[in-house]
Amino acid sequence: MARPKIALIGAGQIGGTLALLAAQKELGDIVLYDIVEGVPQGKALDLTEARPILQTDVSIVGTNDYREVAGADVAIVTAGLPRKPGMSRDDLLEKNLKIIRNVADNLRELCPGAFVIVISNPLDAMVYAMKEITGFPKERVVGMAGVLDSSRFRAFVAMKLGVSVREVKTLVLGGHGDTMVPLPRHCTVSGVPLHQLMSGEEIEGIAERTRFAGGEIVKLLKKGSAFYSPAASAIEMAEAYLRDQKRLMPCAAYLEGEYGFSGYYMGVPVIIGGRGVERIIEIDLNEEERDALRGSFEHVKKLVDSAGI
Ligand code: TXD
Repeated sequence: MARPKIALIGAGQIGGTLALLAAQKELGDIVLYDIVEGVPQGKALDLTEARPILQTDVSIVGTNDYREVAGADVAIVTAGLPRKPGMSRDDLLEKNLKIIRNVADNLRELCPGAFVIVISNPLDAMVYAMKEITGFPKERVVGMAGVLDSSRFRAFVAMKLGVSVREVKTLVLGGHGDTMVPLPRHCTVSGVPLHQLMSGEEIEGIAERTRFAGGEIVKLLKKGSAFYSPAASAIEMAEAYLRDQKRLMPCAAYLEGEYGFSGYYMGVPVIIGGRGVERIIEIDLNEEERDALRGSFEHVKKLVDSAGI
């Protein structure tokens, strides 16, 4: 049976890391596409030469010709500009929307059956645009944000408690920005509720660091933004689809009444399996959590409405 075909639209910091991780997991044959001459080709050749050590026979091709992504089963989109220090993700809206329009037009024509994972920022607006412009069903267009934000929260908890990251589970919902909604009440360490292991003040400190973790890395790097953790997060989502794993993950999904919201994308718990976003899971939220989620939704709605997509 032929291997799945994975198109990586954007071969920059995250795109190159996506290719490495997908090759290591042998998720499928990889096509790296970018508009910059030579970059996708160089990264693909470099990775191809690593295959004997990575012990993988997947093919890895770099191209500036969209036709080479035709028929992809999965498309992971990082095309766009990253933030610079002092910028918000929303500041990227105008420039990245133009880029996403171009990507969506090509994916509609060349990869009509693909499961599309959008990473480009501002994420909640870019994934909305992807669905609207491709016309793909909502199950096959999803945004990567909550898996990353949750991983950051989990990492900070594990560091604070000195426990394995494997033991920490949680969910971060809402938009991918300062209004994101960490849910400490739903965080457990080997099933033990977090509030039994940490003070309220310590928990709030971790929630706050999670909200601004992206900016913390942008400030340190000075040029570019996080790319290892975003790539690892998107690959977890792609693997759940390609291997029909029925994973419950926080992802930007199209809402049609869930949590009382409709007509926009926002981070909610979903099941990802072989049919894409198979279900949205509605969990119990207390009043404070509900208010925070509504605040996040209002921010996403305002951003998307301002873009005139
Ligand atoms: O959690 C999340 N969703 C975020 C997303 C986490 C981190 C980064 N986030 C965003 O992903 C970031 O704000 C950017 O909007 C994207 C990609 O970040 P990356 O760090 O990979 O940016 P790079 O290294 O600049 O790579 C972007 C590539 C670059 O090589 C450009 O030449 C290419 O995109 N590009 C295009 N490719 C295809 N088609 C078009 N039109 C195009 N325009 C630029």
